[in-house]
Amino acid sequence: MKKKLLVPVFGALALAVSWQVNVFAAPYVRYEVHSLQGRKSIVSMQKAMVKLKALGCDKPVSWYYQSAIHGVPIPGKDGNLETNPLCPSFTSVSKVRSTWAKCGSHNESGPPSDIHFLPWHKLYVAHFEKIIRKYSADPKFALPYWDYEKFPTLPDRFQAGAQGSLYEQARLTSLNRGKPITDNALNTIRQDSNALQDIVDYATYNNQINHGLHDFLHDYIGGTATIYNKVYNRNVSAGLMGNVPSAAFDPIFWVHHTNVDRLWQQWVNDHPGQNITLAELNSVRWPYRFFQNNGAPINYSMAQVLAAIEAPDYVYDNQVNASATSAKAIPQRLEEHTITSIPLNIVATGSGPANSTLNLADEKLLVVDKTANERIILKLDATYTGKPNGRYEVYVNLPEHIATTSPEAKKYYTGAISFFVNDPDGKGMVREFRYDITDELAISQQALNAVHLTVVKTTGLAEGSVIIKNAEVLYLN
Ligand SMILES: [Cu+2]
Repeated sequence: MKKKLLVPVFGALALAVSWQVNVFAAPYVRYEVHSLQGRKSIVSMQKAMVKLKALGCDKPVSWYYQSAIHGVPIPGKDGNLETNPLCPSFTSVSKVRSTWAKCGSHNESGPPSDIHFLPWHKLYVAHFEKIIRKYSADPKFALPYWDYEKFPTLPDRFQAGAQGSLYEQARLTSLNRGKPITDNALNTIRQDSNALQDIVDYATYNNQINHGLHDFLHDYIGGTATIYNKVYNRNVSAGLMGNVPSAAFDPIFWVHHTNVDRLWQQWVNDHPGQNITLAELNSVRWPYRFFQNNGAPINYSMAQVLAAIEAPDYVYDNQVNASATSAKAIPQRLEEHTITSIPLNIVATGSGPANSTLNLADEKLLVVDKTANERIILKLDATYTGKPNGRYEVYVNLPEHIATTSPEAKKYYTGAISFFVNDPDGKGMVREFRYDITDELAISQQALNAVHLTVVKTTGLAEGSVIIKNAEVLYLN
């Protein structure tokens, strides 16, 4: 009640500084899944999921349909079977619904929709949350989030012991048995969280939270074992979460994505004025088609997407704090200025680090001035061979005597490359990866005429490699 009364008081201020609106206007709270309230919301989620799973696959609010909006294995493609016990009418490519397989950023065709990764998933998850709220008959329901860094065990109602509607057998077995995320994997998660802290522009943040932390957790939860995947109705390598077409069928998907959304919201609060713009949303046309909890379709224009992400109807339990309410001056938006573009041919396989040096022309010395409001960004264009699987780490100016596995290498780590993509025809695709390399370059404390890159494969199946074809270095100021 108290929160509601504050709305008119802050109304005028909120108009001027729109990111303050959500703190006061949002009626729902997303809690960490292991907390008391988080556990209560999981009980509601479990109840609703039983009903949604019983609805077949034709109703837009059903579990199958909602999951398929993200991605779905196409019968007859990539060795997929044409029998489908979960959706008997879905037997061929001609039966794909127009709203299915629309996950913004993992698509195989059309222009790269990477810029839509965070907003598309935000609205997708928010619409699913309203469906769960209705079907759980819990009027206060909000999806919880899984903060794996602080609480590295799978929430118990998702585990094998529960055997309820949130359990999925096709996951990493140790997680399903209640064992925590391994120390190695936790180190990777922390390494990526740290790398995200330095980023000040949306395009780089969106790119790295996607291809670093987000993809890593998908692959980790999915595991690397070849296992029966009920969505494909056959054995595939990795569980539901490890393959784009089956990822959203595992209920853990939702609490993973609320955590990604929570991290983004924190970044937005910490970087006023730097969030995605209408121009960026319009730069690649991507459909935002979801369903209301009564099954009615809802289509968003890009302006409506922007309005929705600026004023969600929920807050996170740890974000109703002073930092979001103090009237910070909004800094100018940073602009990109390309310094150089260099063709490359770095091939990273499973057999050790690959290296390359980007030599800059003398007149293009890189000057790192950490006191100026200026960042240096590296863009890499990369593609893959074999299965688009696994994680590759990128290090900048790593001294030769330091191994990538050594703790000393951490401060030279700038970000990841991964291809968590839907590529049933095995076409391969070129993707852009962006890194803020300011801090890594600043270690050498001098003007630089070269940038040394080290790329190493750290997880994934033995098959497959990544090829970096081009690098671009730019100033952001
Ligand atoms: Cu996705």
